[in-house]
Amino acid sequence: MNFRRTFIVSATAAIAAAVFSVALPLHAQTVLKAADVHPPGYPNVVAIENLGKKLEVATNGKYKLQMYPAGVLGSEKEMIEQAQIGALQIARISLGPMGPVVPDVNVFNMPFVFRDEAHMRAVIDGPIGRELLDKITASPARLVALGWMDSGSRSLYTKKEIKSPADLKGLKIRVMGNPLFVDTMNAMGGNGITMGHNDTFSALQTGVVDGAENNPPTLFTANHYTTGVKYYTQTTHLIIPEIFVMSKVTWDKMSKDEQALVTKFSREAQMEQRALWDKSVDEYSAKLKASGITFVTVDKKPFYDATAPVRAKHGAQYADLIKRIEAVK
Ligand code: BDP
Repeated sequence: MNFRRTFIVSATAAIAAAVFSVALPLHAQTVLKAADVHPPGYPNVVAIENLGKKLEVATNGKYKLQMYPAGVLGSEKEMIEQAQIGALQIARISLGPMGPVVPDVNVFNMPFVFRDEAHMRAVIDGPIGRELLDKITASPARLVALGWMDSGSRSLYTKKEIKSPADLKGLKIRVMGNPLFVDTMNAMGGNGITMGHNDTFSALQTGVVDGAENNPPTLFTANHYTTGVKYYTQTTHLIIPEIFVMSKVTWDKMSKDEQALVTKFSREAQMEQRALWDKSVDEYSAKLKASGITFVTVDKKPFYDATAPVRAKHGAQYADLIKRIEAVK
């Protein structure tokens, strides 16, 4: 081997070594796919990304989280299905579409089950919140419930002003995929139409539905406010927390120590999201108002009364639990 060839061979080896030492961590890396229907920067997306960063550091790069935001992996129903078979590792979803999969969670999906958002937080942070997460994990759904997130209150947005249930007559209102929400919207006076979050924008725009219901950050970030809706009527009929779940396939492959890290960082994500959430509600409410959306204060009692049959029908099986929820201060 002449000098020139020796030089080229060893230089190539050195470059290869340098490249591989950068590209390859000490051990094989496992990518955790996480999904959310919300866009980058939304509080839930940020909190899950930060959970992933902490896990990556704590496991010396063994795990790396890859976020798929803005519904690129499909609707929440599809995300749940992907997590169940292990095609998705972390799904951040509303508790709404979890109801048909784990019926026990529907107790939180009932209209006016919480007095206000502070009451909801006290419940999810306490023993009842823990019990419900454990019920999801123990169910046959093949999901491990990691934590809760805040989603504020859901209120109606429409082109026409709504002052009472009578004003909803004949209006098609998009609701999340769960028969409980169809019953709720019908009881409130409208016609509940289910569809995924990502289909709602065009449904509003083309007039397939006359309105929808959600919190201010979603009304803004999903651009629903640009479809001609004018009034945001503060019914606050649903105060539904969100959850994030891990595929049981993934969870079972982790060591006990790794599971403990995920549990710890999940609790931190729950608290981090909450702080980000409060800021985003203020920020997006202001942006909506500046964009010409009128926030309407409405007497909630007629809506509460109208939905009593829904609580009677769907809540009978949770009567004891509902008493415990009511007792939480
Ligand atoms: C938002 C929730 C999101 C739901 C969406 C919906 O954050 O998880 O998918 O509502 O209405 O508030 O579908």
